[in-house]
Amino acid sequence: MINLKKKIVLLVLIAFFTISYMKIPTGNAYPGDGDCQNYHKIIPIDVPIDNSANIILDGVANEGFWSKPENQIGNVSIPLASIRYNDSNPPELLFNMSAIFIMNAQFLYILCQWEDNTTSPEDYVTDGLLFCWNINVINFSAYYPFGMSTEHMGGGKIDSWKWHHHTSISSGIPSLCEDDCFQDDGWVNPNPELSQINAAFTYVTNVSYTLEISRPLVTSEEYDVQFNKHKEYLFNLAVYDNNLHENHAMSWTYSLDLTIETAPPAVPGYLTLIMIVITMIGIIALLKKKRLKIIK
Ligand SMILES: [Ca+2]
Ligand SMILES: [Ca+2]
Ligand SMILES: [Ca+2]
Repeated sequence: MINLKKKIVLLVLIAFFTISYMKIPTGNAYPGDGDCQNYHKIIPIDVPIDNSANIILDGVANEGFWSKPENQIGNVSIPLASIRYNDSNPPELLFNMSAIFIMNAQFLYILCQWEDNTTSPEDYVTDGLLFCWNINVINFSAYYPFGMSTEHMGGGKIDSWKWHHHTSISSGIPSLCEDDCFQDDGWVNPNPELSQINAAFTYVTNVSYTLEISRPLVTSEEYDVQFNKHKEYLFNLAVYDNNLHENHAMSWTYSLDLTIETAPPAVPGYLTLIMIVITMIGIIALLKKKRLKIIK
């Protein structure tokens, strides 16, 4: 017969592991390693989920969630280089952008900060930032030798978000970004999309931009990337300096890594209570049995 002590230890262990197991996150993460022209590793960015994050869209990064230590896994320095198609020289590194990506239950928030030494208002209205998000391109890359089209990548759609320092938009005031899409044969045109990408900026003249972006994780547009799957979301971005067209700085391909499962909901309090009560009843029953045996 298993002695009483062993039974008690066994019961407690069963209860403990049952409760513990239900709280263990079952996540995994893996480094992305895509083709990116076969010589550059795709860099994954883990995105913290902070359901207390609530943005004040004003181009000022003073909300607490931007600087929380546990959210810094979403913080990344993105090198941007000059693009040199039809040029055998390697791209020249121009500057690093500081970016941080954070999600709550409904929105993806992005904070971008980069140097720009423009002083003239005529010039800074042609400063801008463009995100290209893979929707379903087969060989997504940062290589756009034929303009904005995807045929050379095997076809598919790319979601495009463009912000620029427009004269009608004031510093600190939220406005909608241009929300587009391009595919095998170029831009979707006419574009039926209603933008849900909000952004607000501040610019310290001759120094740097700070741009806050907010987008719902999910939209109803087929021309938008949807952040509702546990997968890697490939993107690249471009920064325009005094020129909204060909001359811009470009990043390599990155991926927002949403492959980490969120922790399952914690065991409800009443279930924990039931487990404790069952364990206690078991212990009491065993003690009674033992006592009866002693009396006998
Ligand atoms: Ca803000
Ligand atoms: Ca779009
Ligand atoms: Ca500029």
